[in-house]
Amino acid sequence: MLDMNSIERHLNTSFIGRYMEYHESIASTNSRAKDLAHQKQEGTVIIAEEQTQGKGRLSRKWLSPKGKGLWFSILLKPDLEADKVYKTTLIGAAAVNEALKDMGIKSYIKWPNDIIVEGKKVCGILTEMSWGRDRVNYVVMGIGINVNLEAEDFDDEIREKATSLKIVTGKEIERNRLLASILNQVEKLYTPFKERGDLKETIQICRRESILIGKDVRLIRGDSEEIGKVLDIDEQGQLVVEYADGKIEKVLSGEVSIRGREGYI
Ligand code: BT5
Repeated sequence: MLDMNSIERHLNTSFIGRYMEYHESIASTNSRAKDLAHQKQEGTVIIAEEQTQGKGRLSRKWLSPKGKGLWFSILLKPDLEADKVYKTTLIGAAAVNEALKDMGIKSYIKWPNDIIVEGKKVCGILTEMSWGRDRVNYVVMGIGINVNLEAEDFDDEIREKATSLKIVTGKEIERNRLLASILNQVEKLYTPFKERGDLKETIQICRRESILIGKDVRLIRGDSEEIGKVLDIDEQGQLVVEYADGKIEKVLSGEVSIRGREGYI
């Protein structure tokens, strides 16, 4: 089981994770964080052993079986224009990637919100927000990581495209330590962003660890689908895509899949 004391021992943050709310079972940590957003301080973390209605983007489901993953949400209160919020997802992705690297696990960032290990998805991030006028009231960064799931924990729909840290390393992973390490990384990357809009280190990581740069991709937005090549991730965190007709576009958010690849990525 997750142990709040053990997590705290490994934390070196000043505000991320300094207040944590633990649930054995909950519908969704993101929904709970949104309910608490106005009462709680920035950096509050909601964590659950199990989610019964874990959410992905676009109302998709996120499988969150009991005791086997890290399913948590971080409440953030940046002073941001609503259209910049997509950048906080990149902070989450970079933080998870760095924490895995510290454990000796090689992972890749699939812009904007997935972490890939051995060609399969091990982590997804869902950022939700509330805004008034043109400023953000709060942002909830929800992170789901398949830590100790076995192959049989995945249902047929995602077995081919998902994996867990235990499957790739062959070892049971200590969740308390990993969570603290991610929270430490989030604070490190989020602080310069909050204070002066500085995303330099986050973007550096997203670029260096990107699985998309240089690849031919299918870009899906709503009902439309376009094929292009990913040239870069720019200093704003946007994906730079070149289409067959030579047109270059900077994309803020969306769904990308690598062309000609089997399965998920
Ligand atoms: C995501 O959406 O990847 C965002 C997932 C965010 C989950 C966290 S857990 C804590 C917090 N509370 C919540 O309720 N949510 C957040 P998206 O890119 O739309 O991917 C969703 C798709 O991934 C699904 O349609 C499935 O195909 C697949 N999927 C579902 N569960 C998975 C899992 N455990 N591992 C890998 N893939 C999964």
